[in-house]
This record gives sequence, C-alpha cells and structure tokens, in this order.
Amino acid sequence: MAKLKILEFPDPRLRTKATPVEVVDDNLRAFIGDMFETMYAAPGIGLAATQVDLHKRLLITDVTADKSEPHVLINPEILERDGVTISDEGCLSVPGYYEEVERAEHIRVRFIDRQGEAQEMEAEGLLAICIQHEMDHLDGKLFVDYLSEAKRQRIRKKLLKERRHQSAAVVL
Ligand code: GNR
Ligand code: NI
Repeated sequence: MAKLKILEFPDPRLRTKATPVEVVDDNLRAFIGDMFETMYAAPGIGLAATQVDLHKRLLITDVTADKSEPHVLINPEILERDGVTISDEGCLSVPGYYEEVERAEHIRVRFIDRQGEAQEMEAEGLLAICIQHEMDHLDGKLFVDYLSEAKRQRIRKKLLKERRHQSAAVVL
C-alpha cells in the first residue's frame, strides 16, 4: 500500500472529466487500497480518483469515525434524488475552507463494486452529501464552484499564497 498525493485547487487536473472504468481487476483493487490509505490518513470521509490524478469514474467513502463502513463506487449513477439539505462542506483538494453547499437529502445510486458486481444503494445524511461531492469531482467540479466568483477567487489566492510560503520554507 502507498499513500497518494492529493491534487489541490486550482490545479487544472482537478477539472478533468473522468471516463468510465472498463475492467475491475487486481490492479484497480490495489489502487483502491491506496486510495483508502490516503483518505484515512488525511483524514477524510471520501476521495474521488480525480483527486489522486486517476481520471476514471471511481470514488470511495467512509463517513464513520471507526473506519467501519468503507464504500467503493465504480461508474456511479444517481437514479433518484429527493429533498434538499444544506451543510458545511470541506474538501481535501481545498484544504482549510468550509462553506455551505446545497445537496439532495436522499439519493439512490447504481454502481459497480470492487468485485465488479452491479449494485444499488440508498443514502441519506452525510453519506448522501459525500457521494454527491465525490461524483462532482468525477465531472471536474469542486464545491467552491457553488460559491460566488468573488469567494472562489479569494480562496484560490489564499491557497496559492500559502503554497508559495510552503515551498519557500522547504528551500530555507
Ligand atoms: O473529508 C471530507 N469531508 C467532507 C465534509 C463535508 C462534505 C464533503 C466532504 S468530502 C471531504 C473529502 C473530499 O474532499 N472528498 O472529495
Ligand atoms: Ni473533495
């Protein structure tokens, strides 16, 4: 297993539209293992392949505190959405920023699991929010895209400035 590097906004690779997974093999399962290691270490409750620079339609989540409910969703599709919920969202690709985003409260999703089997599941609460957030990543979309242009630019500038200071610190 290996921890992967998470791309950060405004990296243009985060804007890539991911293509469907064609085969679920041991190679992909090993990569999924690396994604879990990366997500749990961060720590985060979800991770899309896009964030670790693999532009395939694959996401993972585990919204529990004790790592007890890992989910792997390959080629996910939302079949139904119901209700509206607003919550504070954060993103490992936009570190340190939390803003209110509106999502469907309840969703029904079809996907392929890590065995390559077709599955359907229903989700609500934080799991539903997380799946929608991850599916946005697969389309090159970030939660900051729901904010005003001014807010998004402010976050972009602050992150770039922080990173400039970080790389300078490594040289010193
Ligand atoms: O760890 C994460 N927490 C989170 C909190 C509220 C709404 C969405 C998320 S997902 C995020 C991890 C991440 O960036 N996944 O893409
Ligand atoms: Ni994210």
